[in-house]
Amino acid sequence: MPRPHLLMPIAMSPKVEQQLDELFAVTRLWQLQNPDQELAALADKIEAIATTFPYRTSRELMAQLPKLKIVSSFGVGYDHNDVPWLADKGVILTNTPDVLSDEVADTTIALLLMTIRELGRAERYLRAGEWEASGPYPLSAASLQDRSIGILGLGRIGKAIGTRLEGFGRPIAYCGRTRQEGIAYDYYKSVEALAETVDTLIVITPGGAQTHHLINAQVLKALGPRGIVINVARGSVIDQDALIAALRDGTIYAAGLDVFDNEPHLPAELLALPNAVLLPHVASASHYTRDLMGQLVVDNLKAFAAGAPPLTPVRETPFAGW
Ligand code: NAP
Ligand code: 8YV
Repeated sequence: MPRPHLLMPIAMSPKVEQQLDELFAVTRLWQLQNPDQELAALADKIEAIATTFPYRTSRELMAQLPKLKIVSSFGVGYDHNDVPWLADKGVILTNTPDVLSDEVADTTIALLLMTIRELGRAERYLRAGEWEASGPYPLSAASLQDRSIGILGLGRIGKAIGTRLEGFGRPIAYCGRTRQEGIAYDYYKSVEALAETVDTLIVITPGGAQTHHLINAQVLKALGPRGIVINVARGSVIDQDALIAALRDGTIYAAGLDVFDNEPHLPAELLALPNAVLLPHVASASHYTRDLMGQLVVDNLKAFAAGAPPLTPVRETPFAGW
């Protein structure tokens, strides 16, 4: 039986590529010598795309594929995909939820503690020989022990972060568009109201138009001079220029960031700030977790190839048959 055709616009992990090669006739876009002509010759055969953050498959390219039925995307966040176009055309988009929640929550707690207790700077101090030469690293001005924490986006990962934070015994509140049943944390409908109440804000919403610059200059002002912002969501959720200004002039105290505008390019102003802890988008980046995510990319496509329902279609493209 002929294998269905799949387009891979960008390289995936070897484990994913190997499995997809067994199931599909795979066209690797980056390997085509004459992409326009070669793609045109295959266009009416391709039924599936496998892709990964932050690659955005263009509307123009997908519009050439009349039989496209599924886009299987690596990552729980799927804002890099053209969701309105896919929903309009009835193409199923799948993501990789749940399997990464614990890893991302673990990294968030690490980033929180690194930021509050200056652990990255303390390690650089030791490696530079300063401990031996100048004595102990200065006491950190901040501590988690007298802080209250707000979670913006109490979804799968937000809840896993909350569970871990409960162990620290600090007050926790959250903000989302809707109050959730059975949650003991205080609820705030507006992020500004949450920022007025807490001094530590963890951002873990989806990216995209709906959350664009939810954290702006006004919210940072509300958070105040003790304020610490941790962003593991998407760079787009925070107004990055406003954040740099707030870190520079003391409007807030510090920030821990795993995600940025225009990754991997960071402005020199941000790189120069001593009160910003900067990680290169590594919240889910262990072999253990990335393998689970990759397997979910494969399993969604495997389901399609077998005529079965996809495992994890996103809310905007519900499954109603292939
Ligand atoms: P999820 O389960 O869908 O949770 C998202 C939460 O955000 C929900 O509680 C939702 O609550 C809230 N939310 C959505 N829109 C909002 C808005 N406009 N204002 C306030 N709250 C809003 O998603 P998840 O699995 O936890 O993942 C969350 C995001 O984390 C991903 O989309 C991705 O962008 C990011 N992420 C980053 C990394 C990394 O490597 N740094 C790794 C994994 C995930 P309501 O619906 O009630 O508003
Ligand atoms: C990945 C992420 O780093 O799942 C997400 O939304 O941002 C991360 O887990 C990303 O998909 C890049 O591979």
